[in-house]
Amino acid sequence: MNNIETADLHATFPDDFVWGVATSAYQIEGAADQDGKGLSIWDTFCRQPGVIADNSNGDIACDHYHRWEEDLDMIAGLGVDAYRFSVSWPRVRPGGSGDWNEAGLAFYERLVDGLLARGIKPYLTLNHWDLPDELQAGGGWANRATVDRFVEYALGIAYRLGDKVVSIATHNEPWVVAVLGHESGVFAPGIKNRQTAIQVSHHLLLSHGLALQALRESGCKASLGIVLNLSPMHAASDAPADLAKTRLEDGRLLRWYMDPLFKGRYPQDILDDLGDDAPVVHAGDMRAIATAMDFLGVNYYSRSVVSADKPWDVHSSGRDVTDMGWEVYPEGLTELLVRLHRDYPVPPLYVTENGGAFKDQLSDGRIHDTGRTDYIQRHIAAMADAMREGVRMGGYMVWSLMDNFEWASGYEKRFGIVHVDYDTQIRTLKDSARWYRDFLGRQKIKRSSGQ
Ligand code: IFM
Repeated sequence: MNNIETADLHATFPDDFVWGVATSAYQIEGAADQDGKGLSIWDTFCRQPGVIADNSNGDIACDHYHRWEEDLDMIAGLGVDAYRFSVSWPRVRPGGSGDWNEAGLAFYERLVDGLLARGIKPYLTLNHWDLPDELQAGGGWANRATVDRFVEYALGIAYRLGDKVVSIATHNEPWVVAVLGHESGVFAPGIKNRQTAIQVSHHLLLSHGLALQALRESGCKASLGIVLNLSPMHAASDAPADLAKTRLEDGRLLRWYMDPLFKGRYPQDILDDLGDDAPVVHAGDMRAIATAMDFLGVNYYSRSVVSADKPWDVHSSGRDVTDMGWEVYPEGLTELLVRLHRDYPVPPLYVTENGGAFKDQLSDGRIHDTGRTDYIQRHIAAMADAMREGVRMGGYMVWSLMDNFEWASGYEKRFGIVHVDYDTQIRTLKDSARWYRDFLGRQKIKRSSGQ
């Protein structure tokens, strides 16, 4: 038994705790222009020279669109309870409005039926960043009309899959769409304007709330929520300037999303800081955003150390870092989950993404990714610590099932617990996948023994 894997750890997780693996459409599917799929903003963005580290794109990625059955068998072989995936909006409704694409809908229906046939719970995300390019031409998320298009999209997916999937998350990491996509512009659609970014964040939140209301009114039985990327912000020192900057960054990342979702208002200190860049909010918007959720997804990778004199990012110094340069800081997950539980009236929390990019080496058909295995083990233990402090957790999903297109980093960064050879598309379980499979096996024995 591994040193972190004590009977106490296994006993912490209730029998209905959901263990899973996660991916997203653009990062794995490929088939970028097949069977009637429309262009997404990522298809277009990747065509710009210099924006992706290795000048790659998601045209082929893991070719999951064609290899989905093999991939589902692989997922089933891991013994997980759930698979978190996203739907590509332009695959099912190419222009974002107008005609639906039956071939795209049928693909996701096959995928979901294939999961159910293998006893795996489908956890669906509607927006993992690949907005139809045609909607971007009309202003994208900066245009309030996109909110209405998103609600239609949510209803269309629920009409087709809502009685089969266990869970629907509206958005994955709205902060990333707003800030990286519209303020720093390092992600699609590559806009660099703070005011636009703030308006985008408001429209994302509004579309989440209105979609939830519409889905509930339609009778959709799936569990409904949103997925946020969150991390604790720690001041680099006790200097008042560092502390003030830390509070500001925490407000931008965490309170800007958690306050409207759970308190129905934006944090006043951040509105004050934004000044004229504050979003245009219509009557009724905040009430819609605060529509009750069935779950909150939390994507956790690292903490941030904040200094007044440096631009904020997720890097810090002193401890081990992953291949992304992100500090390995499992105790930050405990701190974050406990804080969410303490400060907000949250529904059950799910760690919907957690994992690490590490440099892998394939030798004799094996990948001994001890760094990644250690990372996952320590974060599961950190989540268990939060549960012992009273946090209601519903599940944990490893990011990611397999190596894939890591956005602006292209294929240079590998997050998978399964290795993908992009020349042959051969998948190979890394040691982390083997450990996770064995860990879940022991968890199942515990379940069936009734301990
Ligand atoms: O690969 C991404 C994922 O799409 C969203 N969350 C963070 C992951 C690692 O950067």
